[in-house]
Amino acid sequence: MAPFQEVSKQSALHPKPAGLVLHYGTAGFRTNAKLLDHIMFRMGLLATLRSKKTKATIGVMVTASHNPEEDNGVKLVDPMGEMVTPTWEGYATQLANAEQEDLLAALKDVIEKEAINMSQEANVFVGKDTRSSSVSLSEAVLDGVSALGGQSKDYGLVTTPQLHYMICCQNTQGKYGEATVEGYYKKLCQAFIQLTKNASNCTDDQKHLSVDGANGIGAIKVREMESHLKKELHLSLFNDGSTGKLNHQCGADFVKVQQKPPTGMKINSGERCCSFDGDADRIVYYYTDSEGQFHLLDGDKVATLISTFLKELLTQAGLDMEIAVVQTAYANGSSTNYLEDTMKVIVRCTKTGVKHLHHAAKEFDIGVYFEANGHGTVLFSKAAEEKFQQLAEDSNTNDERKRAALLLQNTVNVVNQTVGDAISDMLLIEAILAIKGMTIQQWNSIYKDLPNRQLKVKVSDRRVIDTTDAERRAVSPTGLQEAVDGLVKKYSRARSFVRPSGTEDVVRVYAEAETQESADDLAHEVSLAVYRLAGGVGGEPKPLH
Ligand code: NG1
Ligand code: ZN
Repeated sequence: MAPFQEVSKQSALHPKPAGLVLHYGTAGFRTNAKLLDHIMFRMGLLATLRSKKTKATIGVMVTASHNPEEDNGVKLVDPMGEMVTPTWEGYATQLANAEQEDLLAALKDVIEKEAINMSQEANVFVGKDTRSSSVSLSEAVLDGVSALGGQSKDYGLVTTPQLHYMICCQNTQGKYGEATVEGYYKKLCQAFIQLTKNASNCTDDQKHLSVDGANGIGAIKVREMESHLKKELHLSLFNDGSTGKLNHQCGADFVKVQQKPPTGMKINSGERCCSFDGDADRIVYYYTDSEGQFHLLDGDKVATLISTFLKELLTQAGLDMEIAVVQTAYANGSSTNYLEDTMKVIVRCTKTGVKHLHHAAKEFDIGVYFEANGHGTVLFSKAAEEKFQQLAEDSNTNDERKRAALLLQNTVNVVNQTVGDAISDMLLIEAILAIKGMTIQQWNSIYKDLPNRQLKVKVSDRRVIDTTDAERRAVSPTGLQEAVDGLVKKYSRARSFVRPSGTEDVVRVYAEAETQESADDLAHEVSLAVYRLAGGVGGEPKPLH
């Protein structure tokens, strides 16, 4: 059969290093870029099969997000802009690990299991981040697509959420928007301008935001977008990639984990700042006060701001809808308490990884989901969107209800519902602050975070740790959870959990407590328990103080 001959021929140009085993993890494949050429080719093949199976356009994004420049990665995007299903993640791992001589058999296995009609046409959209390795790696993806006779469109440099957006536009025949980068800017910026039209007394100070682009793709895209904002938002861009290294001492992950500002950014006290990650699907906000103290507003604070705004609009519109916030175990305990007890919104906790949050958020009329690290978005049910529209067009509606309905409609349009999106989230947050006339300090004081600490422990095989209850409890190895429970009891308002990372070869430890010192001590003690009970390697974890 001709297509398979082409696969054999092409795959010889993208050989797999014998014995190398990689897994499709929380965010696809991710490791040192030198190990990924064959993975990219094979993901091109798999995306083509997925396209034939779903009779829709599939996306392949080449990026390693917040990882260092030397790494790279790849993930597939399903027809509605969502992550691929677990079964196909399994196929991805199978295909990636087939030795060179077994590749055709592995491919045919997927075709057979999924009963794929090979004469069905296939379409694949490909995007890449700014890593130097992304150039040849995305070409390897395109080779994979053409080897199976699929059509491809190379979007070149785009943010991860932009590629997700393109896929959704394409597969909804333009109903979601126009499948071009220009179309994306137009849709989001028009909605932003409509939203902020209502913020009549917005000063120039309020319109100013400093952005840390993590020396990545987000910086390029913010520059491209600026003219569409018609000066309604003044952005000062730092870490734009012209001199600094991608994600190095900057970006959302650095700021969140280190709890300090990025290097390369001029920060005036009290001013609103934000950081994107390397592929612009995460955002965190922060400021330093007049005493030089740093204040972080992470994904939990973002979720609180957005859900409060939406809940108020629903009340003003007189709409009775179910609104929920979806978080993970990493959400700060104070945010969960505030949302449940004060805001009275439904809160759900899922396993780490956006696909879990996304899935849970779909259950509600409005599902606001955010990971503490700043990855998140809002999902609106079809019924909710239709109600907003009916109300906005209803001539019998009073002015207050109509205004709220229009704001809800424009909120829907500024949001990228396919996946967390730093640019879209930034526009929504900026619009909310402008409409509410709220400063970043006021936003920060909605609730006070519990001090917390995240650490990593190296173990010989992180899979010895198995978890349950949305990863909040370890069921193996024996004695680990009991040890964590015992340590948590020593501290006031404390909580801690451990789980194996899906993107790095480490076990993550999270602890929060009444004081920073307690959170640091607890995190260290739990790290020691992991080290001792789960096969730690290298030196014992050292105390933080
Ligand atoms: P892992 O490495 O599985 O903890 C990290 C983040 C996730 C998610 C993925 C994908 C934390 C604690 N974990 O996963 O939330 O964003 O990366 O990028 O932030
Ligand atoms: Zn990212």
